[in-house]
Amino acid sequence: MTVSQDQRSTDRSGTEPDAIVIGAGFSGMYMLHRLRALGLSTVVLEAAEGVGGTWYWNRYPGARCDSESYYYSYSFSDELQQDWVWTERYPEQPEILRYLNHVADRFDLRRDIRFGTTVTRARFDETTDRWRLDSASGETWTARYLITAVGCLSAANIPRIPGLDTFEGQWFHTGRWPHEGVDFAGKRVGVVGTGSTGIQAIPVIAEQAAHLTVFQRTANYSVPARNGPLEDAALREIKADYPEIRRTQRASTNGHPFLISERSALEVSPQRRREIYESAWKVGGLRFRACFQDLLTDKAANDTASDFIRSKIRETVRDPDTAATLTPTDHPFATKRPPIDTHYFETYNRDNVSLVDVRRTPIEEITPRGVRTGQDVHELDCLVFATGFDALTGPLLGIDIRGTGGRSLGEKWAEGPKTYLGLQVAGFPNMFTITGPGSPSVLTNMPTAIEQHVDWIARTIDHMRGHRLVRMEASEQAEAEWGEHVNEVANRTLLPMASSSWYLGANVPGKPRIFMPYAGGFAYYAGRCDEVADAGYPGFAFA
Ligand code: FAD
Ligand code: N01
Repeated sequence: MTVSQDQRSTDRSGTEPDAIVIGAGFSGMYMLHRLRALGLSTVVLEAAEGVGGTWYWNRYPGARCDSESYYYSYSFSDELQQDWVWTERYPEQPEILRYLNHVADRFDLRRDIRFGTTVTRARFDETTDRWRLDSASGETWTARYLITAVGCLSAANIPRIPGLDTFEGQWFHTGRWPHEGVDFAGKRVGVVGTGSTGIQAIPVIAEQAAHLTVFQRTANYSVPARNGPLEDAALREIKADYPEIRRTQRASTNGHPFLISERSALEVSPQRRREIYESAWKVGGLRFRACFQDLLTDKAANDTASDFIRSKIRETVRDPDTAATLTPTDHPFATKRPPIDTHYFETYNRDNVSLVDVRRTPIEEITPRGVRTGQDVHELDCLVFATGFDALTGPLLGIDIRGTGGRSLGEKWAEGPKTYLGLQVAGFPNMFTITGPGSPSVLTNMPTAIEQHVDWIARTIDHMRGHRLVRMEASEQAEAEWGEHVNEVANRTLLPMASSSWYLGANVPGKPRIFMPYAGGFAYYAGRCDEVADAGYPGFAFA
């Protein structure tokens, strides 16, 4: 990008830029960078007071990524990946946020980002083929292109439990954590939720609190993270190897720099299988999923991994009743997003930790003094909701988006999200959704998926400008065919078997049950997007 191109985009930005991006996390920041390079004036509207998205909001104790640092990062700038020094295998939230702030400074992004700006409405004007956006504070913008970079996991899911407003202690959602932190010393703390977030936060809160009560609805599988410092020599090796690492990520199923083994879990002897699992358990992290090719497609194969983890839970947790409660039985391993942990199961051996099975005895209400399950009131000073997000569709439906004919996205998606390639929605011209439903998004290492989407959108907008096209819209037919394909691919896997999964929308009462991400694999999907662009965009109509 030349300085003059960059300067030109600034001069033309304002309330009528060429493009508006909503969100300034990994997605929105890179989208801004790419659009500027194309010479488009671009404004990013961001509700938070800083960049970072997920890493701005999720400041709970123990928050860190579980993709490994060296590849949970942008690949678009070799100078950036060579210069930045990661300190740990899985860096903590402050380090990731520092990285994203560094990116914002390094590429001079802030001057086109309007912080503290929540977009409430977006309307497509069919007479001008432009989007008009309104913010909560009453400001208005119009732009030819609208790119949503609102995140898949950014709308906090706070359960509607009767009595929450009467609680006399403090309560928090992990995805809206106070910036000044929370002092749990000497406090009786409750945590609701044992997903990836709960599993990270529980061991850290247990060390700080006088007593911790965990309210568990669904027992979860977890594999040790085996975090540790990234030594200089290892980092040097990674940096020298980046071209290959990035190539492998793009050629993989999940955007990670390792490939899933080609062998079946059922083709090796039980002893050999155990050795393979033991060795993956020692290495730790998400690679455990890659031990065998059929863990997500063959129930009998999956049973071997599920049983292995169950045996580890029984070995680790001293009290047999607690171990039994912590042992997942209602879904196969990795059909819900698999967490990784640091001393999660060990935490239940502490004297100051108790576990309440709220599937057996549901939470009835929150009282001024604590949480009531059945006849028991668990007295608490602080209550932490690690209850996840209204995933994928929540952040988009949080905005009143209206396309052609004034039709709202909410109406269009009443029975579940419909998209073409997870990139566009029929009836919503010139709107692009980064990591939207129907794309691999949350089933991948997300920066890989984000870069692929941003590059495709940038290429497409460049195509439109090069051909003097002002309007692009997915066809209903292409959208319907893609929807069928997304469904069919999910049904070839075990993923839909986890009936309480947020992949299916099952964690939010009343949300349509439909498997939302694309399970056909990142590399296949990216190839398909490229084919569509190379072939002149079949399935899209231009004007
Ligand atoms: P986000 O980072 O969610 O950013 C979206 C932004 O849009 C937010 O800043 C939000 O404020 C803004 N926004 C939304 N709606 C509006 C509106 N109406 N008006 C204005 N602004 C709006 N993924 C991995 O691949 N590996 C990991 O290890 C990993 N760890 C994670 C850990 C946690 C705790 C969580 C919650 C998620 C994790 N993820 C991980 C997923 C993570 O969300 C993505 O990796 C990535 O950060 C998403 O970036 P994004 O820019 O697309 O969205
Ligand atoms: O949310 P979740 P999360 N009463 O939805 C329970 C990413 N992430 O924030 O399973 C009682 O997974 C709910 O129970 P159930 C990652 O993609 C990544 O933990 O619905 N319990 C579940 O136990 C992840 O998957 C990282 O029965 C209630 C928990 O709350 C995604 O974000 C770290 C309840 C929610 O689990 C979301 O993870 C953190 C209720 N009313 C997050 N409502 C890393 O990569 C919900 N629950 C490290």
